[in-house]
Amino acid sequence: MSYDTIIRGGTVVTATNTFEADIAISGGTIAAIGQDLGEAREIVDATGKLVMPGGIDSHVHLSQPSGPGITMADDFASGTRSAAFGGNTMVLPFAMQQKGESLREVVKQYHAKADGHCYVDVSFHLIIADATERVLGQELPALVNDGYTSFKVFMTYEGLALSDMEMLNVMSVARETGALVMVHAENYDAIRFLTDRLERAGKTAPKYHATSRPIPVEREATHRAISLSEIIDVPIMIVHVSNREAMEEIKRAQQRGLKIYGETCPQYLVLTEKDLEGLNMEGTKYVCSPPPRDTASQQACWEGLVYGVFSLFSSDHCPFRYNDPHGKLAPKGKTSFRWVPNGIPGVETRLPILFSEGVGKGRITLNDFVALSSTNHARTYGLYPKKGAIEVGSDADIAIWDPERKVTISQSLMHGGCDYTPYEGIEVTGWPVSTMVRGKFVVRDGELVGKEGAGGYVAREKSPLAVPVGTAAI
Ligand code: DUC
Ligand code: ZN
Ligand code: ZN
Repeated sequence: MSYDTIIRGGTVVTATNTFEADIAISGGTIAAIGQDLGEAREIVDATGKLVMPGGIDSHVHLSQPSGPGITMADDFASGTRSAAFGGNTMVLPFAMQQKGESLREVVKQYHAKADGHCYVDVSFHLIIADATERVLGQELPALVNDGYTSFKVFMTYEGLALSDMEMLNVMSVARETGALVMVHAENYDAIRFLTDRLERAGKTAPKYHATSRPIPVEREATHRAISLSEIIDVPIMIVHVSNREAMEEIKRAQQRGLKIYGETCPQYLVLTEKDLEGLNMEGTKYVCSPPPRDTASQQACWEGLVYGVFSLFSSDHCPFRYNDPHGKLAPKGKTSFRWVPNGIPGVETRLPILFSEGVGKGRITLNDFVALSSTNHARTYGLYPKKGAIEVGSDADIAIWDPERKVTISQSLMHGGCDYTPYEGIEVTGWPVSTMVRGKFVVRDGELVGKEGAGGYVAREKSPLAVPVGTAAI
């Protein structure tokens, strides 16, 4: 029997095991795992390398409308190219509804932006901004059936924030349809109140972005989201958690037996509020929400990862160019932090940071790394075991890592559309050298070999995590 490809001589790492084995691939899926697998059209030598499931970044933003005069730095081509160089084989961006829009139309628009342009596989979460009767009663149930099985709701932002009533209505549809709700937990009124006060006091520099969204803003909304989910008895994922107090709200809920899941991101492990103090407008490079906090919060986020409070480690890649009037240096942003485009790039640096700071520094195991970077994302969002696994029958979505390679993160090494990285100068050990999607290399030994359009759209099953506890009174 001859296979298409055999990856030979590497150390295979999964979410549960580490072992020496070769991997045979045929027709884009894994056909055999073991020793002496026989012939193949191509033999890939992985001696001295780690062979892992490709990263799945389940929280990225690409080509999203971001307000008048503002343009996101990545479209689906540049964002997924950057993802591939960062060791990812799949990303899950958002299809974002704006007020008045039909969700079905929004999904069509995002397909038009993505289809034929991706280097790695993609699937969409929905963002619900307008929880109308039509959306709740017709569009959402039909879209869940069609494989759009997760949606994000915001508790803050003009035009996006849902009231508690609207959150309950969306959660109720999620419960009925078996979808997973992702929650951006920050208190909208508190942010508006603080922002108004800061502006009246002339405190408009980028660093006041962090002052306008202190930890209680996030803790309160996290607590409220958990309470709303408990009332409906629907599992939720609290995304981009930044600090101990929010983490402990989630931990307490989990200890009470609620199905509350958590995600954190690199910015909460290696950046702090101090980064927003950069002179002139340099601080805008770190404006994201929730904002980076302090070293104690970093420690809390590590604890959340180590002890399983957070099952996902995502980038929240949301890139805006720095030196650009359509990005961080937009004219209005210079008048107040309120108008600085909110988000930072990170899809290419997520995994090296977790590998180096986590595995390299002994905080997590290699298997934890695979779980947090890939397998848990696949399980959470209805993709497992097609994705996120090195198993016979799974898609051959594979990242090959050099665990010894030392790299100083620098914008000059990045492959996306942004013009800066907030992680400039961070030294890491361990780097993804090759990325293969469904058996075909996209990046090989650091070179782009895949074609735009090689990545495809993947409809998802319902999340096995989105099953009610069985306690709701309604
Ligand atoms: N939330 C995100 O998830 N990403 C970017 C900005 C935001 O508020
Ligand atoms: Zn968010
Ligand atoms: Zn996000």
